[in-house]
Amino acid sequence: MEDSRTIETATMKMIEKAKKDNVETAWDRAEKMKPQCGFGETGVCCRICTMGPCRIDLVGDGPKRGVCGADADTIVARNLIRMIAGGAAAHSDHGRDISHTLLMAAEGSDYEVKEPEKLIAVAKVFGVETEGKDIKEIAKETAIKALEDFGRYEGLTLYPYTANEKRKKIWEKNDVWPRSIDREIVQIMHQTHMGVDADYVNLIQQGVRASIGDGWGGSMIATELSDVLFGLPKPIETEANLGVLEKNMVNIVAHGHEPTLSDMIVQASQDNELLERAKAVGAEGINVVGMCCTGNEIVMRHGTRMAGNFLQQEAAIVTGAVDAMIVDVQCIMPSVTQVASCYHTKVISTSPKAKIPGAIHIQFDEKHAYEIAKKIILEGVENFKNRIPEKVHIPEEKSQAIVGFSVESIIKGLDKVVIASAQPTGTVKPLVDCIVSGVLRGAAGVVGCNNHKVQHNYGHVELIKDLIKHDVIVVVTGCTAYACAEAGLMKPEAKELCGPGLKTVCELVGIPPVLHMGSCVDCSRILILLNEVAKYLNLDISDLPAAGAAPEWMSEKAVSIGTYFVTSGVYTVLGVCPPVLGSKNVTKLLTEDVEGIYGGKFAVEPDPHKAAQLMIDHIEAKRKALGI
Ligand code: NFS
Ligand code: SF4
Repeated sequence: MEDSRTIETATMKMIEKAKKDNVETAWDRAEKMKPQCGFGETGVCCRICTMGPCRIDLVGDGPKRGVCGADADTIVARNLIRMIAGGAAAHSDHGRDISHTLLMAAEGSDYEVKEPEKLIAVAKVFGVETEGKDIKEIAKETAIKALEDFGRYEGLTLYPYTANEKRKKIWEKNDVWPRSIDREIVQIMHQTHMGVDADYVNLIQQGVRASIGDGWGGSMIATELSDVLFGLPKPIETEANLGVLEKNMVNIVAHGHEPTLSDMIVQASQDNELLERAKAVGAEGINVVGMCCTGNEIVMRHGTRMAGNFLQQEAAIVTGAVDAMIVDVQCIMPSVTQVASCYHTKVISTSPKAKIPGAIHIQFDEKHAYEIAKKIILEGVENFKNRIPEKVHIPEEKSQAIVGFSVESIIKGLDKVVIASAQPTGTVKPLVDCIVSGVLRGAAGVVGCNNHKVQHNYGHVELIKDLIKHDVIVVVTGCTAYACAEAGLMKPEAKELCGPGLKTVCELVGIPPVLHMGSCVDCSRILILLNEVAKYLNLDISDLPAAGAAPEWMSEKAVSIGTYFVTSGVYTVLGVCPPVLGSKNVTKLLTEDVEGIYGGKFAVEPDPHKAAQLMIDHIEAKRKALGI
């Protein structure tokens, strides 16, 4: 079977079924959207005030400035950092919600502190005194400190202080240390308002500040406190792809991002009352499966099976076997209710921030989390009997995967090698030894979305196969993780696709060559890992033989992620070009000049094999510079 839209056969089958069922998918709409606007694509369309819209003519002798006089550099830079603002806002609002959930856990709610040890470590970052205090007190003070980091009115954001000394000096020298997570986002909106900043360098600098507030602030707080509340991910077996939907069970798809909801859904799905009700309607049980990043959150901690990534959300409903799709925020196509209207699926929205016409809205409230989770699941259970048998077709594809690689569990896993050699445990030393000796050539983080502009999952899978073949160990988050799990790159047998060094490491440690580190906010785990290795070697992140990629990215969140990786010192290759080509200056700044400032830079390469080669070349060049 071959299809230019996806490499993934279960999805192909569902695209075909959608056509037969008269259901429109993202690929159909993308087709109708062609040709896409060249002004928008190159970033030179400005709609910031109503003297416009203005656009810059890049090739002919049309306008070179907007009505206000803004040129292509200004317009491109403003548009780009507004994307960063959107992405950083999404991640950080998520982080704020988690911080608030911790506060509620301290004050008494259905949530509790599952990892006191980690809480104490986080408390220390915030300067919270922990000695002699009970865990609820520490939780409360830590939550308040975390919430302060979002909106402090003086001083600097605290969480980036966890970075290594060299990196912190670079941020200080270039004056990009975020003052508070929210403030930098607000300042982007101000600075890009009509008639404020016209200097593209100054604009990009503000984008950098906000992105660091995301990666080393909002996202990192989200990750750390999620571990505190929901548990530290540990290696666990699971299955991935649409084949995890069950014919004889109530299928509940948890789609969206924040674990506050999905973790409670997983817990509540085992409630006796609900299980009995499920039996009463003729189902064998309740099958909760994950989609997009909230799926990553629950699979990392509970092994909850992974139904699919961003471009599989419509396909999941097309199976006709989803009794409820529960959504909260981010990456939920508004089309899901349209697709659902052709089947029996109920789409249930839960966040006051995200209502979708055609969905049932049951507002989630952290105070009554368990009860509401039960109520939401019950909608799915009751809907089981409304399935339309002739419309049900669940593709059989599903792959085995091992997931759950937090930094803590990676270090613990590597200790297996250490114990044999009687060296101190609990450090990144074994990883460093493998890299220094050349057994591993380096490490790569591959992250991000799906985008119809790239054949679904092709970008992720092809790029990663090349990397592991070259003995580069790969860590993934977000929708990349689904692509890898579905392609079998997260099972131990994937070692056969590796070079001899990585293969040996996989055998010795008992890990797959591609490590699932979580959701997109968990890109902060990648920062933490890089930072630990840099600290151990007394180097900066930019000195390490490491590289990043986002082969199929589409969201504003990905722009923020890319920017904080680059300004943390990581060479980052994008498979889809951001809307910057309308300004030669901005393009040069991001792909060349920025390296001299932050040690990392962007590259754009749509061909995943060439992208892998760029990353490998970079890794080898860094090795050479280190003399290893
Ligand atoms: Ni990340 Fe996760 Fe997927 Fe992209 Fe969306 S789910 S937060 S933005 S599409 S990787
Ligand atoms: Fe046009 Fe300037 Fe207004 Fe943008 S801000 S729409 S370039 S007049």
